[in-house]
Amino acid sequence: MQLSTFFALLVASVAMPAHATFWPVPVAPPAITKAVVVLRGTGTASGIVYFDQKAGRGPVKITGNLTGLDASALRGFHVHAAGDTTNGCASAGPHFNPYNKTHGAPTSKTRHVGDLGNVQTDAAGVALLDFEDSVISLNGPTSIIGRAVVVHAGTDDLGQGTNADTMTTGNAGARAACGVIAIVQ
Ligand SMILES: *[C@@H]1O[C@H](CO)[C@@H](O)[C@H](O)[C@H]1NC(C)=O
Ligand SMILES: *[C@@H]1O[C@H](CO)[C@@H](O)[C@H](O)[C@H]1NC(C)=O
Ligand SMILES: [Cu+2]
Ligand SMILES: [Zn+2]
Repeated sequence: MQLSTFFALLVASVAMPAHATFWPVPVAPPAITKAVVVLRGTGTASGIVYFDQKAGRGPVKITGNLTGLDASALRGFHVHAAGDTTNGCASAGPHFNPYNKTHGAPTSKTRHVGDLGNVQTDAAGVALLDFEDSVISLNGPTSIIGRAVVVHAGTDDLGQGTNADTMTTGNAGARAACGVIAIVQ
């Protein structure tokens, strides 16, 4: 083909695109600064927990209210890897662990990203949450968005137990309630 023909076709293809609409070039999405999870289970346990991360970086503030738990108890509270509740809380998978570490306390150097320790309930079985964690994030490789929060029927031994499960689950027992961590606008 002659060069002039080639350029004529090139101009025509730009002037008359096959698709009427051009999508704009994607830009980086804004940082996520707030998330929420609604927890439900097969028993009485339920709750709502918020995650706030200023400017999408740094510590995440965790606030919320869990009810219907055992009275005056410590109950395991974790981010699990899968935001999948098709088979109840069982399908939420293991603790969120992108760096393949062993289970630990929130304050331990060695912990799963999802290890948020225990929540304390009062005499009515209510746990009011208000604490910070600097390992989880709402953005980047440690983002918890789309994963699950699980509150357990037992106490997390924080990796200090004597059996094998202490390194994976902290022996926190059954999954009392769970929910999927979702973006709040
Ligand atoms: C926690 O939730 C329970 C049940 O919804 C409610 O009765 C209670 O007032 C809540 N407490 C706070 C401090 O939000
Ligand atoms: C994760 O760590 C364990 C040892 O704690 C090791 O056996 C396993 O191969 C590691 N998995 C990956 C994917 O690195
Ligand atoms: Cu858990
Ligand atoms: Zn863990």
